[in-house]
Amino acid sequence: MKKFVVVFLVLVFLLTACGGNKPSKNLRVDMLEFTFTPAEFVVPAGEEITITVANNGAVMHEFVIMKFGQTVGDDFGDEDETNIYWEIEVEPGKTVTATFTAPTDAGEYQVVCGTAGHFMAGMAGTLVVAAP
Ligand SMILES: [Cu+2]
Repeated sequence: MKKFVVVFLVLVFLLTACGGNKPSKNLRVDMLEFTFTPAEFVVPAGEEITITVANNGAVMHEFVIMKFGQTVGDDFGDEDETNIYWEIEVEPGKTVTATFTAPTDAGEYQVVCGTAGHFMAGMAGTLVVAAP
């Protein structure tokens, strides 16, 4: 009986550990001053992704995915606009659902808030594109 309980707990642990890294075509993110929750997203390469973005904060927030290999410097600025892969801005108190096509290059993409000063305040995350 004791052995069974241990095996069961190990299984639960493994399932939980894997759960966070499974690619999903449906994402949800909550934005606040100055966080994304969750801050890491895993999507399958090249697929259409539906994302629900809720702004629970008091100011405008943006969910900006940078192009592969591109990162913003000290803060998001005009020079970063051309390096945007996809973005959506959401007014305070609003929730928006949108779709975008996941990049085809597998790897990690920087996610930032494009509102001035927010990246500096720590509003950043990671989009992981999983190979098909
Ligand atoms: Cu923000």
